[in-house]
Amino acid sequence: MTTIDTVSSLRAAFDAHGQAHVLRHLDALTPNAREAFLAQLSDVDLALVARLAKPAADEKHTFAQLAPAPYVALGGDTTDARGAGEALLRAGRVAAFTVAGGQGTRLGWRGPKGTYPATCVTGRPLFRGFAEQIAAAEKRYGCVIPWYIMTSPLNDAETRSFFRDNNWFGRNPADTFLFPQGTMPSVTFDGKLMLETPGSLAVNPDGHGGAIRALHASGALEDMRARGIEQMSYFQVDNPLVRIADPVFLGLHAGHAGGKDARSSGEMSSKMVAKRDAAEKVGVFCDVGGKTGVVEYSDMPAELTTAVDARGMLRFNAGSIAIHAISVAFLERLASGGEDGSFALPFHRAKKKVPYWCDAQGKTVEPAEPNATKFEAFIFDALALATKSLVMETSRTEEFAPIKNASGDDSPASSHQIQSNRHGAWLEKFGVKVPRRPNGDVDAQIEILAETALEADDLSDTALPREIKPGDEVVL
Ligand code: UD2
Repeated sequence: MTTIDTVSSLRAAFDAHGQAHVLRHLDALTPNAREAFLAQLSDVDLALVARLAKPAADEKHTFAQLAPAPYVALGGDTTDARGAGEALLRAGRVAAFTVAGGQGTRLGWRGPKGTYPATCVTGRPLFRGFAEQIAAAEKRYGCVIPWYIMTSPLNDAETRSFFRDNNWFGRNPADTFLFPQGTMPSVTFDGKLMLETPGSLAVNPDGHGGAIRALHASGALEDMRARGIEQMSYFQVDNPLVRIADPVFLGLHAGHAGGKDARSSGEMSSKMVAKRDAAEKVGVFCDVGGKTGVVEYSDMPAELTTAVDARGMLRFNAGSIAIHAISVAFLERLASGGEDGSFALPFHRAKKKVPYWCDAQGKTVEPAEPNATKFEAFIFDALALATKSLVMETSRTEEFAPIKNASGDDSPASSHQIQSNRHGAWLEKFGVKVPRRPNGDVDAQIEILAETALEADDLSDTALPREIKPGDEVVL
């Protein structure tokens, strides 16, 4: 039970920060609701909120110092890197890590994004596709790849039920570790905390950068250490084509042929694709004062986003597909730097529509326009804290088909097309006739399951059709 003393000290603290208005319904709450609300209030770092709500006048990005980041281009010899990555996988040193705590508001799917039916023929949910890919890699390398999944308090219970209802997709539940990230309160444009209901604050997940704190607080980092995991394959829940256990990337990142790759510290590396066009909503790898970092698309000034070089190519073309290899040692270092509550990563501000409790209407109101500032930390800000950081180019068709919007770019329809394009190209490699439209897109729906092939060359021993006809739906 919360004591009267606790309540009065909370009141005093909120009052001192000009936030006492959020306690106005406290006395009308049921005892349980009151307890839960007081627990939520005690978790709020009022000083941090006050600091974030009022950006310092000199807090500006110094874009003049930006240059395109160097990267390892496609097409080089990857034999040594592959060997090193495979050795890491075989030794059971690699874990998978999915960030799945986002709210997925743009897609309009009622449920955690990972439950979305994503594949082009069988409609496999994202989580199932990842589980099958991990299982296929475990079989290939004779290892266990523990899978860590970051949820948020808003979708944790639903995500857990989904795994339970699907019998953990055949995985050993002991090797599948779900944990919620933290939240941050949203504030009005004049820095006031907001109620979502009379007994709860309006909060949002604290960004995928919250992973550092959550990996630490949940015991996931400790679990990795106990299992002898050295590297973590980080990916977002929205990309069904991510290659979770990519030996070439892991090998380049962690060092190969007996020695470290001079371009990598083995701490944090990233994958990029050439941007589709200037307007594509991806972060861009930049050299920021001698360090590789990502500048988020919304922060990049238009003149830099659209700048072209002498060949007419986008100058800043290294689009982040939010795939990283991160070492456990680096995560531990970051997690130990969390004195100020940010775990070493800064918070970014975004103006968003945040539902709020309206006393006059006696209900939660969905605003039509942005009404609040949300604070989120981004994992890619950790790049600046790595000693050195490698960026590897990959093919968009091979690895990037995100599902973010209900229609248009980065939608289920565009993802299905890219999935079919990838699998069509794999089949063509083995002489299968695949129908293509004048723009080069495959004119059929082709899904190749992870157990059949993790990459094109795995099809060499598979019985393949001779020809696929326009409009066919094929599952292999
Ligand atoms: C992200 C990147 C962008 C680009 C693009 C590639 C950010 C801020 N931007 O854009 O630079 O690389 O992806 O696809 O990441 N998530 C959490 N917790 C949170 C917030 C997000 O787990 O508090 C997860 C979310 O579930 C998803 C991922 O992070 O898996 C991306 O989140 P997003 O949809 O906010 O980022 P997006 O698509 O604008």
